[in-house]
Amino acid sequence: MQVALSAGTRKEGEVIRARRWSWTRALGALLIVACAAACGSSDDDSTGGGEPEPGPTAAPTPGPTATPEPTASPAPAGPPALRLSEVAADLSSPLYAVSPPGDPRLFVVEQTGTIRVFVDGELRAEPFLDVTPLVRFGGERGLLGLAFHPSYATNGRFVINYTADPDGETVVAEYVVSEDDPNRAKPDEVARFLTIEQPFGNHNGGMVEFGPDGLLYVGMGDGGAAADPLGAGQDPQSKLGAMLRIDVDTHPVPPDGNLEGADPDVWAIGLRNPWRFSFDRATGDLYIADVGQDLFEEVHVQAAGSGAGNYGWNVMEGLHCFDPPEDCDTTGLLLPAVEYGRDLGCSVTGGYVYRGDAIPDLRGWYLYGDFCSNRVWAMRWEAGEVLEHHEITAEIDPDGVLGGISSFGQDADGEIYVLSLNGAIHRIDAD
Ligand SMILES: [Ca+2]
Repeated sequence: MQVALSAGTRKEGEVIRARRWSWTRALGALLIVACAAACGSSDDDSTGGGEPEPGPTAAPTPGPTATPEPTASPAPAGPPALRLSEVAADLSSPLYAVSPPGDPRLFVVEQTGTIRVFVDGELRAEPFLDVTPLVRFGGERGLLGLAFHPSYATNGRFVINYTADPDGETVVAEYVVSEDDPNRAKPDEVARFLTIEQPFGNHNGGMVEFGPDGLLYVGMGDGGAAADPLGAGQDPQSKLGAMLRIDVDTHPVPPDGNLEGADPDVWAIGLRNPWRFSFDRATGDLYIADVGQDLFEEVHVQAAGSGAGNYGWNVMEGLHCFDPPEDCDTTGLLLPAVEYGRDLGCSVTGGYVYRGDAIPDLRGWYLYGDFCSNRVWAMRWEAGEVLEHHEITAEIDPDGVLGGISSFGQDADGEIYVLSLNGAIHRIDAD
């Protein structure tokens, strides 16, 4: 069922890595991480990644530079067979779907500035919220994120993230549901947490989500252009290129545990454009998919309660030095769990660890994809290790219905959806 993890043209240095994935596909990402630890940060895969060749009369003997055998891991089984079921087809640039805790409805963010709501499986014509007049839409700008308060059922509070018209600054603001209609929000914001100037039109981040600690996490891109010209990723005083964490009840007073010596809202630095991130509902582990520059897309996994720090950009892009391009100082940098090259896509879209009931064998698998290639992967991560990692595109989307994977979504039951910027939403079901 496994499809090849290589396609198209590859840059030198990626060839061997891709080949390694093909013969140890289930543990490929783990091996990349192992190499990162052993080989430092440079792209040094050429020393250890050839095809294993059995000797003529004896069992295969690893050469002096061979990758260690992963003998301790159980045989990989792969995720269960999956398929896509169309939920909607004609939304306006949908890029997020979420439900309040325990709520049977599904809310969908349209980039143009509206939040739509499915009630009993039917998409209501009237939006839950329409902030179109406030939003600058286009490219990476627009209404980008939505997070329901953990106590939404009783307080009706939710947070949105949008790029404002006309200047394109990032706004993170709180709204509240109306008293007389649960499918309509009050039109005006009730609190403004953040207004952050954006020097360029791209890399606005956009994701907002409440963590298991009840605090609001806000993913901020590095401000845009290319290669981080502002140095925002490594600047702890900048809210750009960072994961912010705020207490919506005390802001601007920060919660305990944000990054020491940094801007009070900054929890972690070193991000380029963390377009989508999510917390594992069962473990609290944080999965951050950070969009890469020219060569590597990456997913960081931050174990619950482990604090945070520096995710590397722009010293590193994925597991590789970026600035400087060689012999960069990787001291203290957090390395991604997995990365992939331009042969497999160009813009990673983070997803979710499945914790629903409908597909028991999928529990514990993190699903994510790529906006450009519409490829989808399934990964199991535990205690700092990638246990399995499979591309599942051919199995889950044999007809190629995905049209620009803009986001994944998760409902209150833990079922997972894939959103395509072309207007479609598909639920992931057992095949
Ligand atoms: Ca990184």
